[in-house]
Amino acid sequence: MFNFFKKNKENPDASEKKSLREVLSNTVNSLITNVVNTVQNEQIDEFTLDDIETMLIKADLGVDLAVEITNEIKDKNIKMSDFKSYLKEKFIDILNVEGENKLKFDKDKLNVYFVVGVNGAGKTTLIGKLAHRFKQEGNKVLLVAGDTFRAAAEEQLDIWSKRAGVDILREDKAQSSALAFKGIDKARNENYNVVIIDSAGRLQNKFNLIEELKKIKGVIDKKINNDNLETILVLDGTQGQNALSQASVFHEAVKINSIAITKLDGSSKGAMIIAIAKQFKLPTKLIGVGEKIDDIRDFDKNEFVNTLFE
Ligand SMILES: Nc1nc2c(ncn2[C@@H]2O[C@H](COP(=O)(O)OP(=O)(O)O)[C@@H](O)[C@H]2O)c(=O)[nH]1
Ligand SMILES: [Mg+2]
Repeated sequence: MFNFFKKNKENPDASEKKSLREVLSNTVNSLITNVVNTVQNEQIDEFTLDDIETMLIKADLGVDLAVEITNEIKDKNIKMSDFKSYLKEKFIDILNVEGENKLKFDKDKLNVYFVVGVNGAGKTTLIGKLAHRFKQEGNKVLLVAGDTFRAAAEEQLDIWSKRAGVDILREDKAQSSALAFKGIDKARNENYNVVIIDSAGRLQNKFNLIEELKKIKGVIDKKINNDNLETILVLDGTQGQNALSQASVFHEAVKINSIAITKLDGSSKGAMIIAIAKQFKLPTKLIGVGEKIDDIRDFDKNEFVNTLFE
């Protein structure tokens, strides 16, 4: 009867499922409640427009978009009573241009997921969660320990592979591009259908990092044939606009096609998902909502916006 309150017995790592509303509560405050509360009169005056702009920027929606919104309110003479529905429509419009939000997967193909992002963004954790999910769904999953610079990074991925009950390819002092090569070969030869490749993310040495990621991507592109490839950029959901400058660096280097936002639990900067869609036309496909193995969700734009305006 009280199962709802208990941890999942079969999987002690599982956490109780938080509602999206709970996960996004700080974002709702910063992006909706605070912004909407700045408007006190039916006619929105210049001072209020300034306040709206400030609040939107504070919520990490980005300066360009904040300015665009306040200009539109002025030009279209949006009134207080229409303000919320205007915002909602605006956010949906922006998220709609970014394309398919569903992570590519085809059970008849080899599915390769190349995961990039700066140190600490949450790559390895996301890979562990994804591996668990794919495994639960009956796939044969191989992890490739491509963050070869830090022994601790390989160790961490190893722990996740055991938690998820999937295989891992790791080699001491390997070159990450060579390891990616081997990983895809191994997957083909041994009938894996999911390969997830971890990578390094040291920003201190941006040039080397980018060159290295390009090399890995080059290897993957050559080997992938007609199979599925997702190049996933992992961004820390507590970083807001700071994460956006990372997006351009990585996108230029390896041509990202999906975004994962981690640590949304508790973050007040969920508006960055909208900012990314606007600036890069890149779809967010996954969100991280905690540190546990099942704290991963598919991103659904309608659910996201509806939750913001619930
Ligand atoms: N609260 C929370 N913490 C997370 C989430 N994803 C990752 N983390 C934490 O962020 C830290 C860095 O994660 P890690 O996967 O090592 O990042 P990496 O350096 O990009 O591989 C770890 O302490 C994780 O537990 C998330 O969705 N929510
Ligand atoms: Mg890592």
